[in-house]
Amino acid sequence: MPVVDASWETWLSSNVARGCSIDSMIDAMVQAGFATEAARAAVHKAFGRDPAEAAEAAEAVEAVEAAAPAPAATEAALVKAAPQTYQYDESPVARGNVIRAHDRDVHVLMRCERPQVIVFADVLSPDECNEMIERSRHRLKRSTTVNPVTGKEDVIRNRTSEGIWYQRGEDAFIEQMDRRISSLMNWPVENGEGLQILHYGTSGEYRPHFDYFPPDQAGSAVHTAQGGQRVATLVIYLNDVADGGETIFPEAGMSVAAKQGGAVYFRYMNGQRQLDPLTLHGGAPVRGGDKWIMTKWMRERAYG
Ligand code: PD2
Ligand code: ZN
Repeated sequence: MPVVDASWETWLSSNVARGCSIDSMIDAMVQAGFATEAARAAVHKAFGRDPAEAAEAAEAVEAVEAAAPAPAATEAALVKAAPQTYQYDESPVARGNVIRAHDRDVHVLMRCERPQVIVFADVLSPDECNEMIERSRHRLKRSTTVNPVTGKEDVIRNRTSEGIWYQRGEDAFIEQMDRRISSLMNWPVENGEGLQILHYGTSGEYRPHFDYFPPDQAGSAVHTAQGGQRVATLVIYLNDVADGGETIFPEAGMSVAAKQGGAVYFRYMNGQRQLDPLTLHGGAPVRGGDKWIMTKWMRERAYG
């Protein structure tokens, strides 16, 4: 049976810092061969609870659980529970080459399992893309990024674009887009942030970043207070970009070209609330022409 040595202490404290749930951590330790009461006590201690309280909690659990022997510590279980190892559980997006998304058939061009990325064609028709651009063109404001310390929105150099937000369901057309995207992502429409339109001129870019709010940064709490963590993104390309402007995934060595009506989906939070660092991504510099995108971010819970 394993013991809570220095590497487990590190695992415990880093998972607390990353915002993992108590139950998911206990499950991971039990899978790695710890007895349930030992796992409970260690996790409660890591969350800063009084050890006596933790011991009481462990006793209470013992009383209700059948006295089943703890599973043997297999190598596979240890690997599974290893610190920072993101578990790729099943994506919510439907299987198949064509997905019926609310009112439209959407074609799958490419799927990647690690990180979970899917490239689609025809999420929007050319007319719908042009309508979104024309609605937005005169209402753009310089884009911001989240300050990791304060959680406030800052205009900074690594995001050279202008944007506008639409409230969820703000009119019939936006509601149709929200519903189609929710159906494609297979995630509740209520969990979605409002659609964001972004415009990059020539040389505009968005340097590599995570769309999730890093749990170890103080400013993230401001954003996760409502709706919880972001779980997945859909970036839809509203025009063909003459040169450059790909969505890049530098850790995965992958890039997606901007093609009108197409989209890239990526998922970074699994069912255990782990976050996938391989989803680091950015918008490469636009080398010719301009670039318009529409973005949907989905949260763990209802948003707004
Ligand atoms: O413009 C893009 O391709 C892009 C890439 C990555 C946009 C975003 N992220 C974003 O708005 O988060
Ligand atoms: Zn992004």
